[in-house]
Formats: sequence, C-alpha cells, structure tokens
Amino acid sequence: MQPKVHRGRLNAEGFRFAIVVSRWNDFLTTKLTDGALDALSAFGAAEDAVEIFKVPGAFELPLTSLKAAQSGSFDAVIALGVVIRGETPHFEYVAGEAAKGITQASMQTGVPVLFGVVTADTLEQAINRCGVKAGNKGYEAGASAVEVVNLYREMGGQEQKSKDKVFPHVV
Ligand code: INI
Repeated sequence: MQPKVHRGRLNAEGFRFAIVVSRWNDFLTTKLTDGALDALSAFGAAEDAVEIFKVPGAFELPLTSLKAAQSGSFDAVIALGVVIRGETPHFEYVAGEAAKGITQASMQTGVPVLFGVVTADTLEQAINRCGVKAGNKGYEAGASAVEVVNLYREMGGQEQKSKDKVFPHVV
C-alpha cells in the first residue's frame, strides 16, 4: 500500500494571522509573541499580514479568539498565554477553560485556532518553554498555524478567510 500522504507546507505567503495574547505573565507572553512572529516571518508572512490582540489573561483567550476567527479577516488565530500552577489556586479553571474555549472557537468557526498556552507547574518550567531550554511554544504555535492553513487549503475544507489575500495559493 502506498497511501497518499498530505502534509501542510510551511509557506505563509498570502495568508493572514491573528495573534491573541494575554498580558498576565507579560514578561513571558512577550517572548511567546516574539516566537510566533519569528515563525510567521521565517515562513514568508507579509509584514502587514499579522495583527495582535491583547487580553488581560488566559481566561479571555477563547472569546477573543472566537471573535477574531469569526471576523473573516484571518486564516488562522494563534492564542498565546502562560498559566503557572504555583501562582493560582484556580489554575485548573483558567488553564482548563482556556484549552476548552480555544478548541471550541476553532470547531465553531472552522478557522484553526492554535493553542500556544504554556501550562506549567513552576515559573522555571514556564520560562523554559518561552524560549529558554524547552523551545518556544509561541514559535511552535506559529509554525503549526502555517502548516495547518496549508493542509486545510489542500483538503479543500477551508474557505479563504482573509479578505485581502494577494497571492492565490496553489498546492
Ligand atoms: N491568567 C493567566 O493568563 N495566567 C495565570 O497564571 C493566571 N493566574 O495565575 O490566575 C491568570 N489569571 C487571570 C485570568 O486569566 C483572567 O484574566 C481573570 O480571572 C479575569 O477574567
């Protein structure tokens, strides 16, 4: 058997992206934003193809991501945040609702909403996932956004979302 394998290309040209990022743990979420922007720019996103929406905390990521996805202006939404267990007795609620709501935003709209939320037990673990020892979850989410918009375009299941798309993407 030689099944046809589909995998999204890492080409961001012509696609538009929203980054929704929480200000809670700002010194870390800015690193996630830098990482996501690095990925989008490395894979060819245009300077004006990315917009950033800032929210107070990770709990606000789902609805803001849903609104960005519903706007019809973006091919993918990248949700970024940092929730640290040691800092909050309601870690489970904040992290759980963020994860659940981000998934819902995606499923409800058909627009990919990437989960770039670091959930960590300690500050050290969180720092390591924001560009130190364990990669940068923002970069990963940005690269994953590029990959899936290409995959969905190939699958034909995703309409062109961005209004001012310049280059028609041909697979
Ligand atoms: N928000 C976060 O993004 N990370 C956290 O670690 C966090 N803690 O520790 O509580 C946090 N709380 C705020 C929450 O996301 C909402 O902004 C707030 O509850 C208002 O709705």
